[in-house]
Amino acid sequence: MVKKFRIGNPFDTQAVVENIEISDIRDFPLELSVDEKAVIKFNIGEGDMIFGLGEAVRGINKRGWVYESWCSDETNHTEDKRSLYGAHNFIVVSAKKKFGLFVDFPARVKWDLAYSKTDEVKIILDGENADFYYIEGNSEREIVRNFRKIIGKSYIPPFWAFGYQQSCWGYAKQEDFVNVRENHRKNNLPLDCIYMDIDYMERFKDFTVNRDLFPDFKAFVDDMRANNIHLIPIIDAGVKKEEGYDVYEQGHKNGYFCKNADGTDFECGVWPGIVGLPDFLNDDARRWFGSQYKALTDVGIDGFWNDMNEPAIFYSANGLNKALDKLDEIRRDEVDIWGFFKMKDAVLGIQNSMDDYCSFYHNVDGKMVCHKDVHNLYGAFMTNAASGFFEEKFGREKILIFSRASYIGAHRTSGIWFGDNFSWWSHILLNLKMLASANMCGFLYCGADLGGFNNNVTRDLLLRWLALGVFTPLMRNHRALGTRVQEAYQFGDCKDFSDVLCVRYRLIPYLYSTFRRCSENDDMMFCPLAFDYPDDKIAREIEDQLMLGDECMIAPIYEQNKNGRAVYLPEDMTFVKLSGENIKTEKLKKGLNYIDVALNEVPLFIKNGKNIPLAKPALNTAELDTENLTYIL
Ligand code: MIG
Repeated sequence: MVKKFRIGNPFDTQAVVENIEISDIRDFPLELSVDEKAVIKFNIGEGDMIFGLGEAVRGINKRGWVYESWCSDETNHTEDKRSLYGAHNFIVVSAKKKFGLFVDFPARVKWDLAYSKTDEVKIILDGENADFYYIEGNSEREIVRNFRKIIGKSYIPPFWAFGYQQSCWGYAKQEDFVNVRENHRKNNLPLDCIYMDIDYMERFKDFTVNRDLFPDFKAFVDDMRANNIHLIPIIDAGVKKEEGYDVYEQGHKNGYFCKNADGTDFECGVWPGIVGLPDFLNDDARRWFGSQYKALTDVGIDGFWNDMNEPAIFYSANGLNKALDKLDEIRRDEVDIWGFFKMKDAVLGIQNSMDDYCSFYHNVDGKMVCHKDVHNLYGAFMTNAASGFFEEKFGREKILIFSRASYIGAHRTSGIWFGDNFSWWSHILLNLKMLASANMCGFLYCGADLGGFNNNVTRDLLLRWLALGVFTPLMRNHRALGTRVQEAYQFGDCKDFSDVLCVRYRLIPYLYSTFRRCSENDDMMFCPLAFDYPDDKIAREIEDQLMLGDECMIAPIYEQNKNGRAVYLPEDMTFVKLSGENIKTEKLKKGLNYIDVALNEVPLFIKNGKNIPLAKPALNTAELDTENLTYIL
């Protein structure tokens, strides 16, 4: 069912766990040419569809655009983009002959999915050492399962990680966190986690806690835990260069940072100022970095999010100097309109530049490996550093961990979040689409910043987004520094918010068991309608509804000022509106239907013959009664 092919001498990405014999490359079923860059080509017919690629912009059907696997600190998730934070090199081709293809290759991969030529797929690797996996199956869903089987079971977080979570870049003082907790409680808004963004640290130094802000951090963590709140601190990839900072000094002394060609530490500027980038591809360095999390687990922290691990680089000394030289050069002439654009390019090009990614090295078993050749593994291996340590010390399912950058393989040990979206209605829909694609690639514990990270939220947008978030394993409201306040209690009367969040907790037993089952069976929790109704012309093209588990379908409202929407039912179903403890049901027929949904209602569709359990409402998962369940129907 899965055939493995190899060209050259590929880097061990650790993406695949099953031992598969390598087939003769001459039997590779697609056109392949190898000449510095490996290129795969195949034709697709009218109406054929392509799924996969995990975290990416645009549709569930990815045909018609060009994508690039290159983990990027990309804050604008707009349709012109080719790369986001993850590199998920798996596609499912839905044609007369259905197949899946996994390109196991840690450098840049360009996916021209019938973009340059409308009937041709062209996959271009930035190199000639790779493994290809050709996956067969009778259906798209089976192809996904066959693929997922070889990459290993998806990460399962602790149960409480299915609770509602509040985050904000800007919470700093102890009081900020207590306020969030109390305001939720006071307003009957359930909550399980509060996130600590970079401001909790001392000068943005990983594994430190600012003592002025948290005089007794352990007591603070304990107090939060006594109130059933988990504090989840952020860890950034870069380690601040500072004399006397033990993490930096150990890293530097032991050669655990990435190196310039001359063997000195590669240094660049991120939030802490100048940092060393831990060499996560080096086994010793990785283990060392993982063990640093102990500083926080020792005081009772049991969840983390790893950020800036593409790695994001604001600037390097080299990049900065080059740009400054360029500016000097421009200054020497009289600056005209072209000079102005040159100036702009010189400055904007400093951040996350290819020059930088080409200029530093990893030490892999004593061999110097240029970063650009393994770029897409950096975030995944950072997160493996942490999860390796957690598993060894605490066992599985004890610590929550998710990452911004990822590669397939990291799905076994962590979740992901979808990064810096905007408070835009279109990003609710993008959130929905990414769920399906991420699931295909093994990432089950995932979610977007609910309410939107950048830009200013509105009350209705947040409510509608939360009504989708009710179903996503990671249900976190997060926003950027300086944007409009976005906690569920910030919009006057909290009743509507409490109605929506209550539904999440009532559904947790169902969502959790579905999640576990999908992890165990290598299945998708969220699935495009095209997978389950391949012969239904309309269902195949639906981009704004998803199947959930084996029982349900979801169809959120994602446009402003809409009191309802059109929904396509691929079979007869019961339409359910959940709101607080209220349940309204209506039997609907296969075909197009129009549904009304108020801002405090969560729409859900249940297939005939299926049913969904509900728990009694609770204000956190610790108080959730998972034994005494009732049924919706
Ligand atoms: O350059 O830590 O995606 O969630 O709030 C921004 C601050 C760095 C990016 C993350 C975002 C987080 C923010 N970080």
